[in-house]
Amino acid sequence: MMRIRTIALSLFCITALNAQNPIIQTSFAADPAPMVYGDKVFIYTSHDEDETVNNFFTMYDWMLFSSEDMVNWTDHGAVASLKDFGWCERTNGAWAPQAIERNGKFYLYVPIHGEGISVLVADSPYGPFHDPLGHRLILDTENVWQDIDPTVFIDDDGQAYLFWGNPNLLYVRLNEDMISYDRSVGKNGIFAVEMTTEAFGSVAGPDGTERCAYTEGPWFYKRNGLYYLIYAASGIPEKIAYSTAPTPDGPWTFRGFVMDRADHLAFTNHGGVIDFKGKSYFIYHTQGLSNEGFKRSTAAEEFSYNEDGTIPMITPTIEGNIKSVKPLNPFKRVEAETIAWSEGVKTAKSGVTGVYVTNIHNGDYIKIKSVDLEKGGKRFLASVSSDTKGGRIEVRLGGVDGKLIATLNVDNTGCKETWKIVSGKMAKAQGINDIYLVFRGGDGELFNFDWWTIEK
Ligand code: FUB
Repeated sequence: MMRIRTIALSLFCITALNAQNPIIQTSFAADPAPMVYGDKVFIYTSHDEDETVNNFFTMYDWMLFSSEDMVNWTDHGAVASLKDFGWCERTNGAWAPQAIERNGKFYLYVPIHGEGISVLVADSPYGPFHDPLGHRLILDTENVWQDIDPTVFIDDDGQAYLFWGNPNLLYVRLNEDMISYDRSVGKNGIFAVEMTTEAFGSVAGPDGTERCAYTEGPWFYKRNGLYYLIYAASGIPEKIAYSTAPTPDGPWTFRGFVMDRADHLAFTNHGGVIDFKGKSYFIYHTQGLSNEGFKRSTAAEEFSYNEDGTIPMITPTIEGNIKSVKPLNPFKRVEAETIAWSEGVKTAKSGVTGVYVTNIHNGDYIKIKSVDLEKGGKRFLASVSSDTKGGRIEVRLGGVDGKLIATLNVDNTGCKETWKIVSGKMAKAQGINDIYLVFRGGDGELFNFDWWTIEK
């Protein structure tokens, strides 16, 4: 497995201490679909495997990340996969998802490339998700290979819509059960949006003739009574554009581009928009950690709508522009996989602990932003396991070389699944700080890390 740190440093020289994008470094999480639920933001993503097969999208499952503060993201690992569809024989093609909550249930709409669009349901945003239908959701389409990139929205009157498609834009009116649609309207329930340049912009085709700029990756939502559709545009390499309409049925008007090309963007881009705690965010993907178009990573930018509701151009930054909306409380259990930035480490899932941090080597680290140490703590505790020689965790403030406030020694615990709590006395430290957990030891993998906390 090629280590993310090596890739990032050699290809882009990302100044990691200042980098905030991509917001996920432990795996290649693409096609982000944010969902605000309760006091958290959940981002469901597709997942580009570390090993790309046949130089094409290599995607087997869908992942979930969550945050209360928009800067520290908790990795929940894969929450659904192609294997959840018993009828589906494909082993690749878990493309861009989107989830939504209705009446306490969570619906995850997913394309399986070549098999059209399907839906999974769960009682919690974290899953487990199951297939309620036993077959694909969208039936009677003309070209199932073009049925990708579902986006779902429930209007104020309760009517839910599912849009999707490349290069055409299609939609259905979902029934209240969210797993079927009204087949008495449209063509067996399916509406095809008229793809005009007035509606979706124009781009010169390969033969120089003008064609509609809409490409794929729609994101449908409503703001102040106006319907928005943000989408990947202009063919490959993709930009992001948007259109608006007075009703979900149109007519759509092209409003312009919101994200241009940049060196660290992939040949695809795919975005979602949310409002959270009074701020607006655009979540998208880049190839900033890999320099490879089939190994994409989720990134995020804060933006403000113009007063007239139009969206400004959003710059895809490496340093990021998002500030924490809530200090992190270190006096409760904090999952080790809650990360603002990391170098070198990966995550894994076990039946015993759930997701934990692994692949820890000498010099790797995890940064956690805006941690409120209040008046300070007595001991720093961590749950760890090691089937090698172990190592130590240095707890530092403000940087990998910042003030050392605790050291925790990790010994061999017998085996990978034998977890022990280790601790270190804390030096004086108070107030809101960025904490760096720097891993030290000899050669090879040192230990695994499940959670940490501070004792007052
Ligand atoms: O991730 C596979 C495909 O790439 C998505 O379905 C498109 O939106 C593009 O991001």
